[in-house]
Amino acid sequence: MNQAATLSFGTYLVTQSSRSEGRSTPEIVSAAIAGGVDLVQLREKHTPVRERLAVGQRVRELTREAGVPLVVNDRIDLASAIQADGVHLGDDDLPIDVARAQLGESAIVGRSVSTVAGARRAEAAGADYLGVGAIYRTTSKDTKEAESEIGLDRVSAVCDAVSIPVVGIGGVTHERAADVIAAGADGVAVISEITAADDPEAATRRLADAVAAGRAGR
Ligand code: TZP
Ligand code: MG
Repeated sequence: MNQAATLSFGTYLVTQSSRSEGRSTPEIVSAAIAGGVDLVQLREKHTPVRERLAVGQRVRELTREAGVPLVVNDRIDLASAIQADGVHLGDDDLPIDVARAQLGESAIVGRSVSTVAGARRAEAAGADYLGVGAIYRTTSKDTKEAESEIGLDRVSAVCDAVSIPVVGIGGVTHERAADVIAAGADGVAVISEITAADDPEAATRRLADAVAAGRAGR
C-alpha cells in the first residue's frame, strides 16, 4: 500500500535553517517531534547539497526513531540517499512519475500548487497530497506574483476540486491555522511559525491545538 494513505497532515514542518535563529535544523526537528509534529519536509533550499545530505541523514535518524514521515524538497536523489519516505515537488522539479520510478511505488510524493487547474493536474499525475499556497504573505520563499497571497477562497476551491489531502502553506501562524482548516485543508505546513519560535516545541503544540480547533469547528 502507498504510505500516503495512512498519513496524518495536521502539522507539517518545512525545515529552513536560515529562519532558525542560529539553531541547527536537527535541533528544530527534535523540538517539533517532541511537540507532536505529523510530518517533516527537509528543505534547506540554500544549503549546499553535501551539507543538506549530512543534515538530512541526522534528520532521518530523528524522524525514523519517532515514527514521523520525512520527505525531501525538490531532490529525488537526496531523498533516495537518506532513505526518506518521499519527495515534495514543484513546477521546476522532475515529474511525479519519474519520482515514483526512482523511489518506488510506495514513496510519498507531494506537489506544490497554487491554482485549481494545477491541483487537478497534480492529482491526475498521481500526487499523494498537495501543498497549496502561498496563502498569506511570506518572507520565507520568493514566490511569483501569481503564487502569492492566494487567500482562503483559493484554498477552499482547491480542496473542493481534489480528493487527495491538501496542506495549506505560506504565512500560516497559530492564529491563522484554524481558518486554513476551516477552509477545507487537512493540515498546515510552516517554516517560521515553528523554526523561528523561541520555543519550537511549544509552537508545534500550539499549532496542533489550532488545527484541532479548526477541525472541531467544521
Ligand atoms: N511554499 C509556499 S510558501 C512557503 C513555501 C515553502 C514558505 C512558508 O514559510 P512560512 O515561514 O511558514 O511562511
Ligand atoms: Mg520545489
